[in-house]
Amino acid sequence: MALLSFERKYRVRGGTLIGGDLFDFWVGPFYVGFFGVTTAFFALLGTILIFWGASQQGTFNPWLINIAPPDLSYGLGMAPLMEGGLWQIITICAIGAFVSWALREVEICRKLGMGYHVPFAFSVAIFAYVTLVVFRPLLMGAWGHGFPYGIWSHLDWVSNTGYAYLHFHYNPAHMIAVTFFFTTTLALALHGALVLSAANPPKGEEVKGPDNEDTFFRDFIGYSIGTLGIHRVGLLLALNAGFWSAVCIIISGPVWTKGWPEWWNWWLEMPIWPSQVGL
Ligand code: UQ2
Repeated sequence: MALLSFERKYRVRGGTLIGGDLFDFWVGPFYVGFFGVTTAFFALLGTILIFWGASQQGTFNPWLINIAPPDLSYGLGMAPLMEGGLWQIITICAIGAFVSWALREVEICRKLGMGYHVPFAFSVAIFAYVTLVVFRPLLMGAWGHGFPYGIWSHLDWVSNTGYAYLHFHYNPAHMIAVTFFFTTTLALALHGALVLSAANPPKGEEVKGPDNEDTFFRDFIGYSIGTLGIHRVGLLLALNAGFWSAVCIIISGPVWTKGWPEWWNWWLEMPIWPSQVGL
């Protein structure tokens, strides 16, 4: 079905989670819904607060704008606006906007009778963000453990947090996360290259299909995962990258407070070594 006639067919009432028919309409190509309204509200308020904070600090240099969380001494309480309170409100706006965006995806999935794979995938990204700015600060007893909102300042936060554990690359969950990030790029490069090689030939040559794609990989490595399968591993790899990122930071502090290199002492302390059993 052509795009325009398909859209006419699916643009019907229903599938909303909240609000009934009230916000069940489109603005141009965009579905609105209750969560379109809440997304716009939170995103706009959060953005305005960032620019207002910047105006109070006297810099609009996009690299240097910095909305910092409260000092650790405020613990889990509210802080004055210009001393981290702004960060706290902006964090609420960000979570409100991200969750609204995910629920708007859910409503569109319901209208179309599709699976919830896209909102589920986005939820893993939201989970990783909320782990950084809510779960870990809660477990460590201060909002000041959240990361600052600024291009330069968040890099400093990542660097400082890494050094606080001496060498973050020794964090085993970090190793797993990095491996998933790299494998995700490998899978997407293979997939993008394979599809283009078959489906986008030079002018005058015929388009090839899945048989050619399958055969390339069977000839090459004796195995083709298939056209549906590559998207399954792709999603699995990408979701694991986000998930293990959340794990690697939530265990840094709340579970492990020493340097990460020291974590590996469990290997040296195993009773299989003569020195460990008094020999
Ligand atoms: C494939 C296939 C595709 C693909 C790709 C493969 C026809 C169009 C890329 C090959 C992928 C394999 C063998 C698995 C790679 C696994 C990891 C963990 C990187 O077979 O089917 O469909 O795009």
